[in-house]
Amino acid sequence: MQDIKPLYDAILSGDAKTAREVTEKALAAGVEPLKLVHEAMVPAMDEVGRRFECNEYFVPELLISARAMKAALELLRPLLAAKGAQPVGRVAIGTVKGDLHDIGKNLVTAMLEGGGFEVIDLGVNVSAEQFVNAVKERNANVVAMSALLTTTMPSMRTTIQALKDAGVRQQVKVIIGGAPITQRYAEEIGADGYGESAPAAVTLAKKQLATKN
Ligand code: B1M
Repeated sequence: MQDIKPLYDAILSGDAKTAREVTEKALAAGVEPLKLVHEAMVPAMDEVGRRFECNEYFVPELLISARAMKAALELLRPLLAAKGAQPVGRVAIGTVKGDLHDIGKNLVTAMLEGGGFEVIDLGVNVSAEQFVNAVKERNANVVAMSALLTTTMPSMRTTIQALKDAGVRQQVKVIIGGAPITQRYAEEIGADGYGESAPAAVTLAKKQLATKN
């Protein structure tokens, strides 16, 4: 019986090389990819999130754990797709127009992937039109926007209006986050929710989809 705890430990300690090696060994030994995701990777990222929430981990630890998780996930993604595993949801994520900060957005992306979401990463400086297209053409059911500048926050409102104008607002959940964003701002612009951190974004996206279904 292949022990998968080393994968959990490697992600928790942010050791991408070991995470990859352990995953390769487990797959070679016939361990199911979904078992690795549900019993090692997701619990490890949950624990990273818990440690972050109670100030035991800080941004650098989040980043290296997310990188280790992604290293393992890269090996599993084609196998999961081949097995027809249903993603929890499909998220179109981006840093809004005019804003080039992507560290937080990348962290949210990695955490969403670890949480079982299919993520369409639109990158930085993403226009309202690009978000609308991701919903219309790629069937995203969550739009996730990140902003780090007070001057780019209004792009979130513009995007929500563009989703309404395109007639697709009702078919998506809109979640927002980033250092200057607040719950109050989310309510003011008509977003469905605000995530304070990357782990919170995953919980929020799952909660929002549960209320939709
Ligand atoms: Co910029 N920058 N920056 N910067 N930068 C800030 C944001 C700033 C607060 C610094 C400061 O003055 N103290 C300030 C903004 C002030 C304001 O708007 N009021 C600022 C400025 C002014 C600028 C420039 C205008 C500087 C200039 O050129 N004069 C310029 C703008 C460029 C542009 O975007 N158009 C600029 C440029 C840059 C760099 C390119 C040098 C670099 C970005 C590199 C990169 O991202 N690839 C940079 C950096 C690194 C920062 C700081 C220092 C750090 C940001 C960061 O990565 N934090 C930042 C100061 C600070 O925040 N202390 C600053 C770590 C990251 C993990 O946190 O992104 O908050 P964060 O993400 C968190 C949460 O917010 C949340 O989860 C993450 C993890 O928990 N989250 C979400 C984020 N998105 C989410 C989405 C969700 C849910 C949660 O749901 C969808």
